[in-house]
Formats: sequence, structure tokens, C-alpha cells
Amino acid sequence: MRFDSFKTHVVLTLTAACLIAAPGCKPKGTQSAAGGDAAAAYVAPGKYDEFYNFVSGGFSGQMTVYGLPSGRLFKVIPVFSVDPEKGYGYSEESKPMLNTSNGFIPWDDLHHIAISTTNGEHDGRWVFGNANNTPRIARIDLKTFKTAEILEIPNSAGNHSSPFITENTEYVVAGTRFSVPLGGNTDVPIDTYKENFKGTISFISVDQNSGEMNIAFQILTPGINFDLARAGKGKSHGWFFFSCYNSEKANTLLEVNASQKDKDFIMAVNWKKAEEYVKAGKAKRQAVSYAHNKWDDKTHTGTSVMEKEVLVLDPADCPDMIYFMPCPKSPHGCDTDPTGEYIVGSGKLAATLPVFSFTKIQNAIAAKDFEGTYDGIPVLKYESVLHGEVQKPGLGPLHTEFDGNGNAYTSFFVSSEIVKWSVKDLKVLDRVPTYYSIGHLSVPGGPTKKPHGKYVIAYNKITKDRFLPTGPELTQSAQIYDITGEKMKLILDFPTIGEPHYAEAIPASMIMKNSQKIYKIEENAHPHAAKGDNFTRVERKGKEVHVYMTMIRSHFTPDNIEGIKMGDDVYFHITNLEQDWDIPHGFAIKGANTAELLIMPGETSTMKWTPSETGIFPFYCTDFCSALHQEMSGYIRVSPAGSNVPISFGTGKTSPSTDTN
Ligand code: RUQ
Ligand code: CUA
Repeated sequence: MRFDSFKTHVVLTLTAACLIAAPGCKPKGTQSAAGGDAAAAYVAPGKYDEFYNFVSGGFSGQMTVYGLPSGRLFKVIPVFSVDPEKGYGYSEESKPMLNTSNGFIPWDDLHHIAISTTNGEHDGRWVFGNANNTPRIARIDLKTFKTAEILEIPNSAGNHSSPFITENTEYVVAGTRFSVPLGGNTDVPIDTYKENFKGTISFISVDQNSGEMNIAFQILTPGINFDLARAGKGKSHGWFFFSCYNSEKANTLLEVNASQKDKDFIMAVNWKKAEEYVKAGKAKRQAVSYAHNKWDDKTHTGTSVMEKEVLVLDPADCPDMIYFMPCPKSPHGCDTDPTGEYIVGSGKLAATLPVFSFTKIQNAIAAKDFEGTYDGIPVLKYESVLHGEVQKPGLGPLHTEFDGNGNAYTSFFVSSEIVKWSVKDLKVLDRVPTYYSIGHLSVPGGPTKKPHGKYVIAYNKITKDRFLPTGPELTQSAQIYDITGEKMKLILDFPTIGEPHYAEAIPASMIMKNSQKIYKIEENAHPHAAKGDNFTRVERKGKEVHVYMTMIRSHFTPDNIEGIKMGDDVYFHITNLEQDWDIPHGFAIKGANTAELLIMPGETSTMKWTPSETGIFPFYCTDFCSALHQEMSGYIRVSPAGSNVPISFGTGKTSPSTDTN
């Protein structure tokens, strides 16, 4: 009796939850439907994974690195959020990396991953990620797995359509999700949206040797929302495709008001043409302010410079540069196939999946086969550019990836499934449920000209019933399916950090051979490095005290420091003298209102500490580094402001014995 009413309650609750939160949540026997072939994902102890999987951390602001097919977590790379574990955003050297025109920003929301490519194929050099909230793009160096550069994007708000990449990493792009008023007067009534709000997309050039990013130009667009993008490749190299919604230009209750029209757009940009217009002087200089932050591996220091200008192209002055293609119902994903001929638009609210043909787009442009204009920009005829529609594919299509055999894999949020279909004849070949409400999906190499194939990984929005409960918030979930056969086969569930959005996977062999083991101490150009114990010292400069310290298994030099006074700011500049792989040392001091430092072999890092009381403060190494790790510690003495305790320091100076026995 009690059991029955309990069951009814559970069913009702589940149904309500399905309607509100998870339209795809089907009350199926989750345990039996869950059956996967875990053996296929098994990587034996001591064996390496086949792929690195770079996964966006969503609202964690970080990027995570997993092995595939094991789903084992290797690393959280701090990118847009501070990370006390690594001292990122807390050490004096790393603070500039999070500087913006709005000041220091300790958090962001990282959605999309782009691994660098050469000739449209992975080259394993860098991975890019976007900051969705305060618009930025980051570049991570895959030799060190460290954030090497962060570039802020001006004239943008909600950098969602980013950081997708061209065939030779010529550019990464940034399309604004929110249109906003631009230029001098931005203090305008919100309901003047239609007159005053504009969008931009930015083309950010990437230096082929250093990887350094710079905003090459921006294109001014109508005040719509840009969602996602993909570059053309092969025959469509030189073009870029952006999905847009809110062609209604609504500024309130978008869930209703931005879903009025039957079709929104995919915007096709001829970026080679845009380059010509820039060369011809058609771009206007606009005064803006945005941060450009770079990390230097020799000085182990980040610098932040405020850039003051961008070049903006107005389509009104630049004919034949951009076109709109109608696309059903608020397209989200916009994905080009490995040949570059087909562009798949995924209308979140649409019942079919349109596939556009690049050849037909070119023909329609040549024939001026337009159905009209939108804000002065030509709109191509839907039928003229359509390769065809996948019929009844599923509900709520979001994203499409490709294998190397002419197949596409589309995620369906509402019907919670991955659907495999043939790009050529648009026939649905297979479908497999996900648990639950899949967002992005990823085939290794899926966005490149040469997909590596083998697996498709689902990155889900809802995790109910898959893992042990952990209070109101459950872990996020990814699922791996084997796609080597005709039928997709679930082989593993694995939890993820933050909320996973897009991810990319790349063969381990392309990364691991380049992975850096140490920083060479003789190359350390940090101005405050102590490259040996004989360089260690403590210096007072007015109210600043600088401690030049070294660390090596298993002691600090110096480890006894006196002469600090209340009102001082103490800077610990600490150099890890180790030259062995995987021997970082950590540094923490009692009462410091900052994070630890975690210092790599050969690196120098600085902690600023303002003592809050007098007394003796122990400090210690936080990373278990040897059998004598617990001994790796020291003391610092803080005296009252007026005290005359002189600066003194040392290691291994033992005081005369007071032992009287
Ligand atoms: S999104 S779930 Cu932010 Cu890439 Cu599509
Ligand atoms: Cu160094 Cu523990």
C-alpha cells in the first residue's frame, strides 16, 4: 500500500519533470536500456588511450582533457576562471591573463573547442576556446597544456558563435550572440532595439608560427543573434557559415517573440572577399578598448595590453561579401561536411533537417537568384540553395558531425537521440537513444576534412538515473558510442566537469610526442628568478619585502625568515629548481587570502601576502614530492609595525644547542 502510493508519486513527479525540464526524458527502464558494451571502452591499467578528448567546461570556464575510449580525466586546464589548485588567477604572473576592458574577471562560460588545422586536418598545435559571457577567445598551447593567450572581442556581447576555425587556422571567428548598441552612444532605451542594436562577427587572424591572435577585421551585421558557425573547406574554403536566430529582432520574451518566423537564416560570408575589401581600404577604423593577454614561457609571466582600434567592414560598402540563406526555425548548429560541399542547418524547432549545397549557393549568387533582401543584404531562395531535407529525422536537432565514410551524426535534444544519416541521399540509417537530452556531439576529427571516426561522443544536458545521486545537482554526463559497425553501440558513460558543450578529439599520437616535460632552468628569464640557492635573498624596499626563494626536494631556501613587519606586503618569488618531469612543488602560507602556488620544474611564480597579525607563520609544500615532503616547510616571523627586528633569512643554520642533558 505504502509502496504503491510511493510509486504513483514517483511517476507523477517524473512526468512533470519531463514536461518542464527534459522533453526527451522517456520513462523507459533506464537500467535495461542502459546496457552498453563496456569492454569496448576498456583501456587496461598502464595502457594509453587512443585519443585525447578536449571538452569545454561550460560554466566552469575551463577546458578538460579526457582519454578516449576510457573516459578517464587527465587534466583541467584553467582558461577563463581562476583555479586555486594551480594558482591560476592568484599568482601575480597569471593575473594579467584574466584582465579585460571591464577589469579583472575571475569567471566565464566556455562553450566551444577548436583544434588547429592545416589543410583542413588536425595539426595538434593549439586548441582554442570561447568565453561566452565577457567575449574572449583563448588559445591553449598543446605542448604545455597551458593557456597561452586570451584576446577580448570588442563590439560583441555573448561570444557564442566562436571560436570556429578556417582550414589552415588563418582565422578563428567570433559572432556575437546578443546584438547591442555600438559606437559612441550606447545608453539608449532597450525598446529602440530595431534602430539601435547591431551585430558583428570578428575574424581573428592566427600567426602561423607563434599562434598569436589579432583581430583582422569585423563585419557589421543586422541586429540578430548569431548562434554557431563553421568554415567552408575544400571547395568552400574562403567562405564561412553562421547560423542566426531572432531575425524578428525581439528584445523581450525571446522564447515567444524570436520564434515567430517560419525561417531564420544561415549567413554565408565570403571572407576572401572581405580580405580584399580590407586591403582596398573599405574598412572603417573604430576606436574601442579590448585586452590582449599573452603568456610568456620564458619569463613565466602574463602581460595584458589594451588595444585601441578595430577595422569594421559595413556590408553596405562591400557588395558580394555576405548573403543570407533561409533556414527553418531558429537554427542552432551549422555544420559543413568533410568535402565542404554540404552545409547542415539544425533548426531547433524544425521538423526537417535542411542540407544546403555549396555549388548551388554559388550558382544562385551568380544568377542573382534572390527572394529579396534583409536589411539590404541579399537573401537567397531556399529552394535554389537546398541540396535536400532529411525527412522526419527526430525532434530538436542541434548539431551534426561527420565520419570519413559519408555519414552524418545529428544530435536531437527533444527526442534524446543521435541519428546517423547519409549525406548523399539524406536517408536515415540508424538511431540510438542518449541519456538524456543531448546537446553537442563529437566524432574525433568530425569537423575536419579527414575525420578519424571510430566513436561518437554525446555530451548530455540531463543525467537523471545514470550516476549515484549527489544532492540536487548531479554530475554532467558524456556517453561514447562505437560507430565502426552499421549500428551505433553505446560503450561507456563518463561524468564531466562543469557543463560540457562542444568537444573535439584527436589521436594521442599527434599530441603526446610534443608534450613538454620541464622548463629549462637556464632559459628562465623571469626577472625575479633565483636560478640557484646562491641567488636566494630577502630584500626590503620601503613597505615591500621581496623574498627570492628556491624549492628543490625537499626544502625551501630560505626556510627561516625574520624582519617582516605589520603593514608590509610580502612578495614570494619562488623558483622550482627541479629539472625532472612531473616534480612540481607547491607553496602555501598560513592565513594567506590567496591560493597556493603550484610551480613546475624550472618555473618561477610569485605570491603576494599581506600579514594580518604578528607571530610565526609556517609555510609548506602542498604537492607530495618525496618521502620527505612533510619536511618541506619553513617559518616566517611577523613583528609589530614599529619593531626593530632586522631582516634575516637562512636555511640549515642551526642554533647552538640548548640541550643540557
Ligand atoms: S551550444 S547544445 Cu552553447 Cu554550442 Cu549547442
Ligand atoms: Cu615539495 Cu612536497
